[in-house]
Amino acid sequence: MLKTEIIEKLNEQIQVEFYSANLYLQMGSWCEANNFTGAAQFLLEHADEEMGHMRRIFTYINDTGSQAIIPALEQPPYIFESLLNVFEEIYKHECYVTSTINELVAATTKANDYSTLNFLQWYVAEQHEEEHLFMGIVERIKMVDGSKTGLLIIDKELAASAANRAQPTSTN
Ligand code: OFO
Repeated sequence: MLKTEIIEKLNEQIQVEFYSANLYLQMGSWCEANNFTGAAQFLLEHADEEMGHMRRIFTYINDTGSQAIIPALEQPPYIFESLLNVFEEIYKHECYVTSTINELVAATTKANDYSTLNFLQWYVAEQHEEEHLFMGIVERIKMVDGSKTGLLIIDKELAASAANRAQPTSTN
């Protein structure tokens, strides 16, 4: 059985992962509306991954005999200045998610909850991967400096990356 403060923190993380899924869905919608179909595909696929992150915690809480709580969610922003702005916001958001995972890890250490600490290692590694992924996309978009041809190439790359990540062999 988990300690109350750990259940509360895990439920807060459910809210963070759910919001991430909605944010990326919304950003995917903006990309679609602005003809970045590859970026849209990439973000919709990423929204599904975030739902997977949420479900892992949901299952973990319930497996320990506690109850996962589905939260009310804030509406994500839906107006963006550019594709660069979308990915800068994602990078910022992922850094925030990393900070919430780190807080959770610190809480489990303080509570001597080694099972949850072990469970969270997957998220620690995932956040490292995601920050690296989105920082790389931001850097590539900056490199093309607003060139339409450059943005189209990046959009194509994002479509290919989405197709790759959606492979059944993917661990995400
Ligand atoms: Fe993209 O973050 Fe979940 O964990």
